[in-house]
Amino acid sequence: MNSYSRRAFMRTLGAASAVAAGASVVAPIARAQAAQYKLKYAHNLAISHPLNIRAKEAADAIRKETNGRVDLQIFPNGQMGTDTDMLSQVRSGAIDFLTQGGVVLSTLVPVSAINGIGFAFKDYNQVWAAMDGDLGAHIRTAISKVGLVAMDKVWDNGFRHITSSIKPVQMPTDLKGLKIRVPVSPLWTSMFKALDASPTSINFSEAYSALQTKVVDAEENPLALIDTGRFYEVQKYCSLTGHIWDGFWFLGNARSWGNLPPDLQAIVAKHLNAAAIRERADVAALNTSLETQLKAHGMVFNKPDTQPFRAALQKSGFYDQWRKKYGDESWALLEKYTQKFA
Ligand code: X2X
Repeated sequence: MNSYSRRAFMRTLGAASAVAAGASVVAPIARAQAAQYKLKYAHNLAISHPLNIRAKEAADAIRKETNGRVDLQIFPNGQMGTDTDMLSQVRSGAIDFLTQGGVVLSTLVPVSAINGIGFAFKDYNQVWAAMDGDLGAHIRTAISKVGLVAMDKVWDNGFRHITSSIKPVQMPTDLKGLKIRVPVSPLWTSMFKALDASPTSINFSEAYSALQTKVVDAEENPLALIDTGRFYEVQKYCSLTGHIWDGFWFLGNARSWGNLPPDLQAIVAKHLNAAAIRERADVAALNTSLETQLKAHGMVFNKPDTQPFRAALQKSGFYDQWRKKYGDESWALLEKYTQKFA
């Protein structure tokens, strides 16, 4: 199946299951008990990704605890549109919830990409201390100013690695001129330009076909996405650069959220935040198991020393440029959890 028909097929599948989920709410005998609050939640990931699996569990728990009053309907796999479309939809209220990384959200809330500064976090201990701590709170406040509400717990996307169909990336010089797909995000584009690559912004739903048709030769994503997005079908090499960590904010439209009575808000938030914590553990487990699985699909792995990449970014003025853009207050909150950049 070519990528267009594959995606169309997957979308139809997703749409069919969403219809089925909607239909099951209006059960034959209990028609009168149709949900009082139907909330549409969209995301861009495959149905097999832990984020979708844990969100489904949360939706079930929410239905149960609210006696069916709140029905969180999930629209996975980018079936509601591209990342940038969905961001507009959650702002307008066409959808009620969206999970999106700081990466694309930063087109609207610039500071939300600050965790994506190259080689900022050493490990997950630093990541969750920052995102569950003052840095996360700072970003949530910025998000609240654009008509969105962010749940407390960020879901994991992961540390990002570079895949390519032409050669492994071992040194910064291997990036020179590399045609690499990046999400629609000024920070990502800036970073890969600083490393002399040739980045193109492409929404996630178009990334697979862009690689397949060789519009680009490379992309970068966490292992769980390389697997569930089936990038191993169109990429040969995986270089474990871990150059960026990014997660998914669970974003709500502020008006829809405000329409929910406080007791229902509390139930929804409780289950979504608990699901985020479980999803973090799932992704952590995948990080250790997926290398073997992706090798079995034919991918070839290498693990570069990241120091030369960081030095190249430093030398290009990348860190100075973004420190100025974000401002001292935000930068100090980042450096509270990471090593210093200067
Ligand atoms: O678009 C991507 O690469 C993804 C799925 O990782 C994000 O949402 C940033």
